[in-house]
Amino acid sequence: MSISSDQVAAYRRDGFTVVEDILTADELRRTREHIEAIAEGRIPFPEANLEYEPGARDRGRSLDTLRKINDAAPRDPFFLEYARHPGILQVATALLGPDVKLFGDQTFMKPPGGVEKPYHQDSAYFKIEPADLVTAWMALDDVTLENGCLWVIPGSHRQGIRDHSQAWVVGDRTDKQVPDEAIDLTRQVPITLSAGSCSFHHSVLLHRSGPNRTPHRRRGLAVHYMSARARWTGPPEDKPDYPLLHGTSHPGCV
Ligand SMILES: O=C(O)CCC(=O)C(=O)O
Repeated sequence: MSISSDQVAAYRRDGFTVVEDILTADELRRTREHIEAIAEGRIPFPEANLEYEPGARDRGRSLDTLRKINDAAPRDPFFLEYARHPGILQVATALLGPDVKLFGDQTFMKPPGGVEKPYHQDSAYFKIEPADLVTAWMALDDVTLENGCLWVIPGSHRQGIRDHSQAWVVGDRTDKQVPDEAIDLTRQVPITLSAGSCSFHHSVLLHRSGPNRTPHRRRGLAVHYMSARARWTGPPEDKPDYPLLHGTSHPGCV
């Protein structure tokens, strides 16, 4: 899997680029099956790392109730192996340089009726500097305008971290978002993808995902790759031990 100089230039200018058909049909099938087995409780998975659609937790864990699977790679070797996928890692190293660690992963389940996620920047949540991270967002189903594709504000990754002071209430949890009035919706563009294709976005890029208004699932597996030269800025005692995926570690860095 190679990425062209035009794609790298688009990433630097716009904050995102798309690489089509990274996963083979077999890889796609195995990834979906594994996630389905977690959602259906056939593979043990800690409840603390699962999020449910608003009001759905009482209906139990299933493909129709789960909203997210958080940070699966440290808990399930399947996801760590997925993060090492040569085609994805090759793009990540083209964008970040050769020394790359795994920051985290999130599987967005977006079942029929799944809620939107409002505008935010991934780096508003990530305690590392510089904000040299790229999110590889892999479509596990065809992703359309109707079923909740990502929308982005091109170039916003060059304007720093925004205020995230508006509360976003999702079920029994309150999260944060960039205030609605701070977003110029005339600039937003959608990223639609066929299953097995992947968008790569900079962690400072403003983005959101829409609600799923279809009777079909819209699953996406996002892996956050970071430069191994980045430093942890949270409390020292909380410093995670991020696995090196490519190249070499750097002393004093995360
Ligand atoms: O719904 C999605 O697929 C993406 C949501 C998102 O960008 C996020 O939670 O960081």
